Amino acid sequence: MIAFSPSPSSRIVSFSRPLAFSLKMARSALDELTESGAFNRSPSTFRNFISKEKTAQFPAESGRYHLYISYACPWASRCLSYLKLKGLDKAIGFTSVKPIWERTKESDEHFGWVFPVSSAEEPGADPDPLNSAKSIRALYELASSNYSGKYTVPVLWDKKLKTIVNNESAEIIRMLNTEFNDIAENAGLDLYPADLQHLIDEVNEWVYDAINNGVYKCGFAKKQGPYDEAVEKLYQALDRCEEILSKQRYICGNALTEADIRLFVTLIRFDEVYAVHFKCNKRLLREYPNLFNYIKDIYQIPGMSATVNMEHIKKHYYGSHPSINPYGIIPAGPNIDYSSPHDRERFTP
Ligand SMILES: N[C@@H](CCC(=O)N[C@@H](CS)C(=O)NCC(=O)O)C(=O)O
Repeated sequence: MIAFSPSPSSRIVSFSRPLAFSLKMARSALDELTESGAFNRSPSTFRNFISKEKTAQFPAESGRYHLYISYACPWASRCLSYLKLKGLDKAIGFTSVKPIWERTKESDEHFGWVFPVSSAEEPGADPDPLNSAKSIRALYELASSNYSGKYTVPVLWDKKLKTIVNNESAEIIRMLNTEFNDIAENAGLDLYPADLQHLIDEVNEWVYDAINNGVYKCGFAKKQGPYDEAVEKLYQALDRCEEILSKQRYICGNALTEADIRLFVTLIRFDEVYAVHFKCNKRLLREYPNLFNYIKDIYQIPGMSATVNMEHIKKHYYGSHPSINPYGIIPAGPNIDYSSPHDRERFTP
């Protein structure tokens, strides 16, 4: 059976229009605020697993699945990183949407991810090659007629059953790590090895809360209190990373793991976007010697730089949240060169 659980925080919004009516309203991250003005991310809803077992409902097969991403999105970029690192980008195709949210339908006010009409429209973004969908929303509507959550990327799509397998990056990367090893070009790379799983889970937990999601909590806070709390937690966690990375090459030791990829996708966006757009400006990452060199180190792993499209990243954040940046102006700097030399090899045995 295909697992689908409606988002607990979906809701009905009423509009006062000439003919008053109620409409099941499409939602976005900008709606996810509590009474206290704090940002509260709702859980993903398609939670099926691809399995290496041939008889599974979603068996790992070359050419069967497609990953819809936005280059702008850190969560989607985790998954794209795995396609590159595991050597799965031939077995699993991927398509990026355009970076700036647009109206997804004439009939309501929802803004979200849309595909370009042609590949020439926005370098890096392509039309949907499978369903000719106009938007990510349209894919969710193809997969489920009663979906009422957010229309998020990443979306792992099954071409055979024409549905969404999973839209939670934390789970997608686990499948990509283990289930496709019969077809992965780099099957030997295990980013979640048994002996480190406990430590990786522990690091993921505080990194997610204070850093990955923490920057959003800073940026989307609508009151001073929740912002102050989020920013304090964020910088405590960054200091903790700096301290760990002063003693070892990666966040869980001297081998690259899942925890590094999950941390990297936020760090690479930090000075270019979060510092300004999400008001994470207490200290810039290029002022932390270990963190800054660590970002360059991960960026320079073969395949990783292809997952970072800074043009899309900047266009998206500065252009898609009018409540934070009403005129959509994209700041000019700082244009950091992450391909410049780093000092992390000092930890190599
Ligand atoms: N839990 C999801 C979160 C994905 C997510 O929040 N994606 C954002 C882009 S960075 C999105 O698509 N937002 C659409 C919206 O808020 O309407 C995951 O990690 O896969």
